[in-house]
Amino acid sequence: MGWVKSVISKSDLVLEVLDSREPMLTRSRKIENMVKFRKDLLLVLNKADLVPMEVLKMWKRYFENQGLKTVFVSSREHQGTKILRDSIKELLRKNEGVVGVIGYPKTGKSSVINVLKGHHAASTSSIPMTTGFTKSLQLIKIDSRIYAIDSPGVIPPDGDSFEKALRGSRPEDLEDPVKVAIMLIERIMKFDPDTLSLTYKVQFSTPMDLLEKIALKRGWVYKSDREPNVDQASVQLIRDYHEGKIAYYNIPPGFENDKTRDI
Ligand SMILES: Nc1nc2c(ncn2[C@@H]2O[C@H](COP(=O)(O)OP(=O)(O)O)[C@@H](O)[C@H]2O)c(=O)[nH]1
Ligand SMILES: [Mg+2]
Repeated sequence: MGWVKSVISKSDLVLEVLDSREPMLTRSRKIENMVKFRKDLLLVLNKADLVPMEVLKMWKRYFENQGLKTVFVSSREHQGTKILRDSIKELLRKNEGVVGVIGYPKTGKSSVINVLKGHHAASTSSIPMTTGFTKSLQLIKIDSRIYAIDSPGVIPPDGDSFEKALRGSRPEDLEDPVKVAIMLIERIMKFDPDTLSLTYKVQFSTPMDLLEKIALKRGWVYKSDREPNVDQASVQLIRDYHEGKIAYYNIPPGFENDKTRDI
């Protein structure tokens, strides 16, 4: 995590990019504690296109109740980028500075930088890292005098295998992708019972049944017994999740009774 410290020390403001579907699981308290003053931290709930507006607002309230400034954006749909830009300027307190972008893998750090880049696409420069690093940090121009640091690494996914998967660990590196995929399916269905049948265009009864149907639909079978290859289906499902193809949401703690009827 040495490079994270380096990015933070070079930044006037740190954006922590979270997945709007799993804000709690994709935030890193370790990183937040490294950013000493909370005014210098902005939580960016990315992939907001996958979550209902009412739920996004709950999450914003939840974090802001804890004193954490929060915006939600969809870098895919280019939504919320004006608010993000304005919040960056407000927190920098002037129209210049360096913005470090950090987060677990697959939360959308590069995508967020891309939308901020806009027409400044060609301008980059670099600053040397602290001793011990051979690479320098790339500075990407996002406004006339504001630069973003595209981190040379990411926060390594930690926790148990399920948490690691949701924190962007490569699904093909998982020891038991089927176990993780089943847990993910169960979690998704708790709030959004229909989203998976809509995504995969199949009807299913159990998580294993869904994995078998995904495998059969793509013609994936084990060579040994021609049974549906649920390992491959599980890796695919986790990859689809990372790539923002599965819409679902979580309700922040304490907001369960807030759930409005139109979600
Ligand atoms: N649905 C959706 N998917 C997104 C969004 N932003 C990024 N993604 C997808 O999430 C995956 C990871 O994005 P990337 O920017 O590479 O994440 P990074 O690893 O944090 O730099 C990619 O497949 C993106 O297409 C978003 O706002 N909405
Ligand atoms: Mg990236």
